[in-house]
Order: sequence, then structure tokens, then C-alpha cells
Amino acid sequence: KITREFINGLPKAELHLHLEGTLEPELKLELAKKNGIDIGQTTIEDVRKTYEYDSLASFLNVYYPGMAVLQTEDDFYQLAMAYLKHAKKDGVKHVEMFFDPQAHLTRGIPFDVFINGYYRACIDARAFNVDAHLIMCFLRDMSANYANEVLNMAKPYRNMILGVGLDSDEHHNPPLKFISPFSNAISSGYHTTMHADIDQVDSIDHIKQALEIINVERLDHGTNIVENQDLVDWVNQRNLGLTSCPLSNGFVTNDMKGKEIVELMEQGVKVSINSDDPAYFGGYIADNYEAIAKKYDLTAQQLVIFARNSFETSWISDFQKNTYL
Ligand code: ES4
Ligand code: ZN
Repeated sequence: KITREFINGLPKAELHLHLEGTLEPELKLELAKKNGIDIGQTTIEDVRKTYEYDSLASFLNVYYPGMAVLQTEDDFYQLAMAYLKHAKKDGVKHVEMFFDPQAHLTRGIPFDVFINGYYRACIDARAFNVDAHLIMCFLRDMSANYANEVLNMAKPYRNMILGVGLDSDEHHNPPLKFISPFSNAISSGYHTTMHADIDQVDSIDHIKQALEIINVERLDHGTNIVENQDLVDWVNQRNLGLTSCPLSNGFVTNDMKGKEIVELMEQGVKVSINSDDPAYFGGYIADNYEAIAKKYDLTAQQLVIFARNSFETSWISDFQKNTYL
């Protein structure tokens, strides 16, 4: 029987976490009041009631407008710091956190405001032994040119950003659309990953583009490779990480996809367990370990493998990796 103490005590890395997805109703309301922004609700209960969706599209329609409350460097700092303290309690030693520059730039927030707030939280988390890093995501429903512009804006902050990713609505927005910004990012020495959503109709095609042409180092979600043995073999040969998010899967498709996650793990694929948007999808990383363990009756050994996979597919140095493994 798996206990919560065991899960919290298991050292883990979180590799699929959107900082903007950690905005809890309490903080959203607090910042709305402080910044004088009308979000349409005035009580925590009413804000909580808006956190309801049955598809990725309906989720994104709550997610992006909610970011309006984030205005100052301190707001971004406070958001990231609240997450990092939660991560500490959940046994997270290392985290690579996504952020969406375009979700802030398009509402007039300058690059330095959010990057400085987020990065200061990463520095301050060292005081409680959480090793925190940032991954800059391009919004795939915006243009490749805009992604290249964002990459240029990030140049003065190159040493604050570990890698680049790709998120938002995947439908009609294949990996190949972003071949230019991704090859530029790789030339600049960034690590790379990309979302390959589980509810995507052209999923296998998109994953092939991401792996064969863009050459990403990880796939976010990506569990649809289970349908194609050649892809599973290839992912294994390249030792590529897949970052899965059981509770998020449950919201987007009504299925945690635990069967697929366990099946891939047993075939040797480096799958990890993560929280995606914990404030919006009903739980943080330890809640995700707990949910999949309970529903699929997993053993302690299986959870240890997921945790090991998270460090093995993280972008920390081999030296530092060895201190965790
Ligand atoms: C996301 Cl669940 C999900 N899918 C795609 N993009 C996202 N950004 C934040 N959460
Ligand atoms: Zn995600």
C-alpha cells in the first residue's frame, strides 16, 4: 500500500509545469484586488467555479484571461515562489518550469518584468534546496515569426533560460511550423522540448516531425507513441524523455492514460509523472503520483522508476544528476 508519506519522501524532478498554471483562485483574487483588475468574480468560491472545463480549448479560455492579474515583477515572483514552496513539500529537488512570454507580451507586459520576477524566485528557492530553472514556451497558435522575435528578445537573458518549448493549441499547428525558431534556439545552445498532446488527431505525424525533423530532446505528453512500435523503439534508442501529467489527462480526455503510461514505462521508455497546470487540474506533483498509484494499483518500485526517469531526463549536468540517482 502506497502512502502519501512515501510519495512526498520520494526525491523527484518536475519537468512539465506551467508557471501560469499555478495561479490558485486565492492569489488570482488577491492580485486582482491589488492591481484594480475586474476579473468578473469577487469571491474565492466564484473564482473556483470558473476552474471547470472538459477540453483543452475550454481550459485555455479560462487560463489566458486569468493571467490579466499578473502585472508587476513582484506578482510574477509571488506566483513562482508559491509554486516552489509547494514543490518543496512534495519532495521536488529539481524543477524545469515553463513560462509563456507571449501571454504577457500581448497584454503589454515587458519581457524584463516577468523574466526578472520568475528568475528571482529561482534564485531564492536555492535557500530551501529546490534547484529551479526556466523553459520559455512559444505559443503554437501564434506565428513562427513572432516566436523568432521572442527568441531575440530573450537574448539579454540567455543565461536565465535553460530551454525552449512549444505549447497552447496544437490543432493545425504542427511542429514543422516552428522549424525556424527551433533551429535558431538549438544554435543558441538552448535545450528543446515540445508538447505532443494526447487529444491531437494527427498525433503520430506531429511526433514524427518533432523527433525526426526538429530533433527535440523531450516530448511533453507524447504517450500516443504507444500506438506505434517503431516510435517506441526510436524513443528508447535515443533515451528520450516523455513528461506525462495524469490529472491533466483526466481533465482533457476523461482518462488519466495510466494504462498507456505504465505500458510505456514497462517497455523502458523514460516516462515521468508531472502536474502540468496544478491550480487548474486538481493537484500538484505528489497528487499526480498518488492519483495514478491508486487508480492503477501501482507498486512502490514502479513509482521509484517514474522518479528516477524524471532525473535521468532532466537537463541538469551528469555530475549533479549523480547526486540524486
Ligand atoms: C497547457 Cl494542458 C496544456 N496544453 C497546451 N498548452 C498548455 N499551456 C498550459 N497548459
Ligand atoms: Zn503542458
